[in-house]
Amino acid sequence: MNEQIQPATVRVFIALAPPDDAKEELARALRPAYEAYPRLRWNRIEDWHITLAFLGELPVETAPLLRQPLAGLAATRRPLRLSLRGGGHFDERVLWSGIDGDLDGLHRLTAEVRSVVKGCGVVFEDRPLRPHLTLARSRRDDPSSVVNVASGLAGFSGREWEAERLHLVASNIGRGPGPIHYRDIEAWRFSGEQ
Ligand code: 2AM
Repeated sequence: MNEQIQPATVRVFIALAPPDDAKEELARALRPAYEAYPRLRWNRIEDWHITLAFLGELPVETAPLLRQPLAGLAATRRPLRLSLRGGGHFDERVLWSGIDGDLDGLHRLTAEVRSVVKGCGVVFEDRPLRPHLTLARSRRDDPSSVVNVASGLAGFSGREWEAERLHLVASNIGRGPGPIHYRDIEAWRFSGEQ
């Protein structure tokens, strides 16, 4: 018998992602920190993203319902101009890069995305957006590494880039001991004028 048991839920979020060259610029600036703080749980560069809406665990049959409305939204919006700038931390545990550029546009897009999701009948925790890109998490016995790296990032100012796609992403967090991985369920190019 080869049958695999499929999970009944999928952990989902909606995000933007910087292009590779903007990520590489920040990764270069972080190189000394990667070496100095190997015990931090660094996110993989290919997973870096800016979360617009975290939907949590959804029944597997619900995620597909989001596709058409999110595709429709992306088709009416133009790409946002953003940059990675500075750094900070949440509660001395989560290290992040700050986001600069069209933050009004980012807040507007976030509100629209969340409104589309609610329109699909999906209930989620509608927390205020704090624009950031998470880079690493510390271990429980380590209160200082994240704070140190964050202060070292204060002078970082990356180049401007365009967020070209809206990503509907599945996460494997909480599904076993392996590393965190994110996988696009689908991504839609921003191809509108607004
Ligand atoms: P973060 O970037 O600040 O860690 C997948 O977990 C993504 O959803 C992460 O980018 C995470 O934010 C974001 N997220 C937002 N709210 C969350 C929550 N309550 N639990 C887990 N992840 C959350």
